[in-house]
Amino acid sequence: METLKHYRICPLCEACCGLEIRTQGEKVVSIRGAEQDVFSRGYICPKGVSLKDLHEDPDRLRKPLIKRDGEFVEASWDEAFAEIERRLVPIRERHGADALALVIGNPSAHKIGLLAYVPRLVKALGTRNFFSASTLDQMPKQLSSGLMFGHWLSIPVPDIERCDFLLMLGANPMVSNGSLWTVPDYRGKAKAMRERGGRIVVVDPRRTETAAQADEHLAIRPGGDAFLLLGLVHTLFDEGLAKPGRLEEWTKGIAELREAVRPFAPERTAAACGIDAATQRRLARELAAAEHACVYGRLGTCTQRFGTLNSWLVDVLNILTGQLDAPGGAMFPKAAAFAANTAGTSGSGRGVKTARHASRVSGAPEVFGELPITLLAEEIETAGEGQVKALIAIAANPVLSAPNGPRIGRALDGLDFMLSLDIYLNETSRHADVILPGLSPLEDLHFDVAFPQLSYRNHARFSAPVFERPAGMPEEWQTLLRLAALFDPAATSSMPGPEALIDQALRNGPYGLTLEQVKAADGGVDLGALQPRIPELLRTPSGRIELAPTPLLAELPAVEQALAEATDNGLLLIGRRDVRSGNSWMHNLPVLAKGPERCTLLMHPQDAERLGLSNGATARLTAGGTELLAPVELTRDLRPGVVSLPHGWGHDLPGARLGRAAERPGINMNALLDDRLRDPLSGNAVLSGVAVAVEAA
Ligand SMILES: Nc1nc2c(c(=O)[nH]1)N[C@H]1C(S)=C(S)[C@@H](COP(=O)(O)OP(=O)(O)OC[C@H]3O[C@@H](n4cnc5c(=O)[nH]c(N)nc54)[C@H](O)[C@@H]3O)O[C@H]1N2
Ligand SMILES: Nc1nc2c(c(=O)[nH]1)N[C@H]1C(S)=C(S)[C@@H](COP(=O)(O)OP(=O)(O)OC[C@H]3O[C@@H](n4cnc5c(=O)[nH]c(N)nc54)[C@H](O)[C@@H]3O)O[C@H]1N2
Ligand code: SF4
Ligand SMILES: [Mo]
Repeated sequence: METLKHYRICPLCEACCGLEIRTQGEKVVSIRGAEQDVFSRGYICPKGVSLKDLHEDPDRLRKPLIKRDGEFVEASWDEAFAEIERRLVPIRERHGADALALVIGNPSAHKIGLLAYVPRLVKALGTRNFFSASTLDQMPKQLSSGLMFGHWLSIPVPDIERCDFLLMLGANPMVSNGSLWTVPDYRGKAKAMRERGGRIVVVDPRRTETAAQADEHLAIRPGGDAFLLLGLVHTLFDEGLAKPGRLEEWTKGIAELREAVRPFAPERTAAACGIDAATQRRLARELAAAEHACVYGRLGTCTQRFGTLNSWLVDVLNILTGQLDAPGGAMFPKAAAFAANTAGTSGSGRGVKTARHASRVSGAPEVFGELPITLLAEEIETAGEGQVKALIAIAANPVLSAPNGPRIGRALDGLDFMLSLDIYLNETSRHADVILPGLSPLEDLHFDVAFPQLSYRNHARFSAPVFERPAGMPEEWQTLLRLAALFDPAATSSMPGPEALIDQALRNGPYGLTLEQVKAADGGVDLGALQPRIPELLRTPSGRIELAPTPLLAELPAVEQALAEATDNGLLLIGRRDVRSGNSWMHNLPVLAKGPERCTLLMHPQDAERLGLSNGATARLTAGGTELLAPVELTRDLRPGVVSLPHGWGHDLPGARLGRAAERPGINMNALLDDRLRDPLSGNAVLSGVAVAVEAA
């Protein structure tokens, strides 16, 4: 049989690698990195290979399911929509728009068919109860960027190919393949950087794969980043090293900033962050002295009480050292399509606003149109005007992904109706009344909407479906528009399909490309290294970079208090990721599921000895009234006093249909996390540094 070669962009993580997929008839023969890809240049990780398993997974849903008398039965698309119309539409009519909540999960960011069309559904529904994985992840960075630069997605990324000093906090790109930084083959780029004499310093409670490959690892106390970052900013001012250079005329608030950080000398913050004052001062000096330097903070810095503050301080350091918007520093990508910071008037704008409404029960402010996902359960459980009675979950698995997931699961059972758009019957979708499946990634076209706005280099790439769509199976954008039309018949008008949408966005974009040109270029169009974009990129009302936004300065008394309260008593739980895993939903794929047990409790031998635990022993973890058992894996890579579990496990819940994953289910670390803990500014959940009790079981 003839072997065909296809080019396909991987939708499984933010690296967005180009793949070469060989097929014979309906079969995938091989998957490897596409050498001709102008952006990823042949790089691939094991998850890319797993697209074959995903395509072939017998558990992947191919037909809508309707729950009848507690059992899911296959149904036609028309039957499923009839059920939705019969049960969901009246709930909104009876109880109002806010009674219907939306939860959007991570894969939505990787599918143009979801990302570009969900806003239509949101508009048709008119609900204020909008939740997403963003408040488990990057909302702090979006908010700090919005406050400083005027748009939620104006996020600078390391210009790694020209950088010679990289200070990285709370990120493990060797495993995660990068986040809010689209950088396929981080390993290769970091190696090249060090070969040309560059230095990489990693701040992380664990000596991660990324730290092990770096020049220096600083084992910070979980949750201590605000103290460290304030110590560094303080030092820059204190030692006369704050020199924004070219940016000086584009910044506002440097005097207020200087005043605000005055109390946070490294000598005061050292104990609370676990990094001594001399090291902090040396780090600040190295940063200031480097010709091309960049500070990058990611997940570990966001999922903390001071997530927004950390995100702000990272960019404050980049600005004060003159490295923001400079080659080799922290630069702003310029996407070929869909970027708000390439549209409208350049140089100034309306900036961002929060708290245009608040959550009903706890009064948490809306941020970027969203409410904290940790408040979903209480909005369902609490009776009264505006109570959530129905839910649409789109590519989301909060039962495993959000703190106190088991409570969310119970709350979902109390809904009058739940709809899941999901490719699996899993821990969350099992609570639904109707499940509508999406396509296999190999049946879908691909163009990244979000990640070119975060890429280490500018590019435009498109990939066509590898296989034809099964007969009768809609694309997800069609499903979304059909849903939206149930609530607002005008919702679908003037909304083109993805190809027309991409073409339009490219033509209106800063390079004036067309989809035809992008399709014609084998491996995509390279648009070059990142270029300086200030002041053109700014969308703040002042037309300046806001160095000292009021809501951030208002957080500093809380930092003072936390500084006084930081203690080293007890164990703190942090998370971790594994190369052969992707959040909660890839454990059913044989190529990823094989190998050693991954859901283990990492622990320092010193802590284990004190507790009478040895390698392979079973530990009982207790937090917030929940008890879980996990096998212990000893490692000196952890800071003593810190234990680590991966998230996304716990595949032993009844009613899910994940045969392979259930064989080795692991435990749900989010069952141990407290859903009351969040960064009040961004609404982001605290996922790290949570107190946990451990004993031998
Ligand atoms: N403790 C702890 N918790 C965490 C994290 C952590 O570090 N520690 N990380 C957090 C982060 S960064 C994130 S982003 C969240 C993720 O949180 P979620 O987005 O809720 O979780 P995922 O595991 O990504 O689940 C995605 C869901 O989408 C479905 N899906 C996959 N592909 C498709 C598709 O093409 N179409 C449709 N319709 N559905 C699809 C999957 O079956 C699954 O149900 O988890 C967060 N949770
Ligand atoms: N293989 C794989 N790749 C993935 C995913 C996956 O699940 N598996 N998920 C994808 C998603 S949705 C995302 S958002 C990205 C995330 O990608 P990254 O941002 O790289 O996140 P992590 O790999 O979780 O690394 C976060 C690091 O923060 C550290 N940390 C924990 N607490 C603290 C703290 O208080 N301070 C500091 N400084 N560090 C701390 C942890 O030890 C960990 O090493 O990964 C993506 N890529
Ligand atoms: S690094 Fe990410 S995008 Fe690249 S192959 Fe792996 S999962 Fe896919
Ligand atoms: Mo994420």
